Amino acid sequence: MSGRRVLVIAGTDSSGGAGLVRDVRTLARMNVPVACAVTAVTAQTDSSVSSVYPLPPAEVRAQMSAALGSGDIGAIKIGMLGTQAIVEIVAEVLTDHRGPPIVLDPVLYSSSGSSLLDPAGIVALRRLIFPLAALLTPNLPEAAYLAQGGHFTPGVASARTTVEGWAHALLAQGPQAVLLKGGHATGAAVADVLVRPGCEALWFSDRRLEGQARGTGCALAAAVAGALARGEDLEQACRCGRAHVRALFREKPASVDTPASDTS
Ligand code: PXL
Repeated sequence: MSGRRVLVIAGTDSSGGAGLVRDVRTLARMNVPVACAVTAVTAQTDSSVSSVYPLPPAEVRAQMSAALGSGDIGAIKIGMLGTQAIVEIVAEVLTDHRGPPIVLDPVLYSSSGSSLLDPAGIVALRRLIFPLAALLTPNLPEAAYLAQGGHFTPGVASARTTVEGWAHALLAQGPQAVLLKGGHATGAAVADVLVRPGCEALWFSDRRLEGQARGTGCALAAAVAGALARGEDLEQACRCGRAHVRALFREKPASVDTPASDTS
């Protein structure tokens, strides 16, 4: 592997489905080298979170400074931040090291519904990190909450005008672009929308794939950051992110059968 690295700032998920493990697996698939700053350690299964241990902010700062001091970071992906104190330290370090594009996945809850960012952290995320982001990648429930303080109702929100309205409301909060992911809606297609100032909204739509996958938001944002680190433009990078989510749905667990030729 060579080239510029992606700095992943995220929490760990002990089940391996989401968080930092998913980010690193996605970037490894792309052959993009990684640096990381762990924000929190979580203990979880696919259906529940049993413990969240945020790291001391000074440890997060030390990891970020070590990576950013290397001068070879081509993009930054931010996932779970956990607490207001971590949001503040991350914002401070990023403000001191402007340059690499930042892809911000605004992680509020785990797929099983546990809080992964405290309420004061949500306020700080909006105020301090949204304005630093090249791209914000909320899903529909996150967008409904962050755009209008409301809850997402499946079906109702799938109207394109509503979704575009939320995306523009989020754009007005400071990021340079918003990719609003439509996977939580119902229907035969999954449609995401990219909004940027002064451009027509750009819709990406694909047939909905069967089944369940965890860590799709992590994979998408990590792949977008990987593509940006390789020098792709934002639209290409979003297409790359979507392709990695689809690959996750198609992924089958590795077979544990002993190969026929293995007689040992
Ligand atoms: O998918 C969001 C996410 C991000 N980071 C961590 C998580 C999850 C979801 O469970 O556990 C650590």
